[in-house]
Amino acid sequence: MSDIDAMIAQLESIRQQAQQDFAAAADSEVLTALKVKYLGKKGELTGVLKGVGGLSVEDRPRIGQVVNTIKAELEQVIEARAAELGAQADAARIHAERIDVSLPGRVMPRGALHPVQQGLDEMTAIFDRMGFMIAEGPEIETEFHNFDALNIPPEHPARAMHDTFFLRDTENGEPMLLRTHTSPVQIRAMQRFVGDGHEPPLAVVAPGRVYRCDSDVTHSPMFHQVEVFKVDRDVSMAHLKGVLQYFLSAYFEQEVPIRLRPHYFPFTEPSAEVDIGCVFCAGKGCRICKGSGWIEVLGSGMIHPNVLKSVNIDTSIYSGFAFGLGVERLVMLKHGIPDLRLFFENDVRFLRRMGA
Ligand code: 2NM
Repeated sequence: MSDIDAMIAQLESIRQQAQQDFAAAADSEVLTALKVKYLGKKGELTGVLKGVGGLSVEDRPRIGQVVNTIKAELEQVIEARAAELGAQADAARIHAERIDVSLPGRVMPRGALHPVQQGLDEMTAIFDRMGFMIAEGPEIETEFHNFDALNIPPEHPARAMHDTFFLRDTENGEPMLLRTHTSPVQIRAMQRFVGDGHEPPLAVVAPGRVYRCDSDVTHSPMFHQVEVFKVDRDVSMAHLKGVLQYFLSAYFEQEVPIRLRPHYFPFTEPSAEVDIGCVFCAGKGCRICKGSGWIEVLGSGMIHPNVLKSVNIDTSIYSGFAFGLGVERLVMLKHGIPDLRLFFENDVRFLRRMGA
């Protein structure tokens, strides 16, 4: 056999081997390596051309032609195999990433406001609808805003250490405390209103957290209050009673009878405690109302002239009513919650059952 026939035979065997190898390449990395092995600069086909020097001048172009033909053919084979492997890889990835759209969805538990916050919002909304401005203020207060301005004298028992959380080491040495009611918010609202040069009417609802050094089965050291006042010309107990009647029936979502009993608060004169007809026995008398048919729900009265004077409201022209209530207590009455501690234990079974 001539040299050229031997070379052509060799090229043919390389071609066949390459075809087999390309077809067997399991992935594109292997295929790339095989391409280098057969078609690369130092590859097998090029290697055969090294022997071309021993051929006659006429035979040399023939070998070149055969090599080029094989090269072109193998390049096509590689391209086809690459496309095949690419399609396989895509199919495998799509299979791996498949989702069963018929499976039930993962249900995200819906969050809810704490029942006390719900109550606070409901109560505030009722006064908002009646035209009261919503006011908030700091939980850390001065003795002036929490006590003096409210006509609570220095020797009043509410000032004693056992009721009030006092703060040590305040910035400017002024005694500070955790507010024991939201009345200081009312004082600040009146101060700002007067300071801005306005004249009454002024009607404000102040919802928020308050603190008292008091903790037992029915008392938490942190609880929530809503306090309300209105100042204008000729404001009377009749306005107080009307607003209370409307508010309590709106909050309990039923016509509830109310009654006012004389009481004493330093910041109101006259003062009254307010009862509602027992919502559990409809006034017949039960364990909850201790047989009386009435349940105490809040404290109220006509704002003491000393309070109005402390914020520079002219008491010869203006008067006002005010009242304050404990949010936890009203929420318990509305929903028949038996124990105050349920609000603070944060047992999700309770919170979920109360969820809004
Ligand atoms: C109560 C009872 C009676 C009250 C008074 C005021 C203010 F600041 F206007 F004078 N705010 N809230 C008040 C009156 C609060 O809570 C049992």
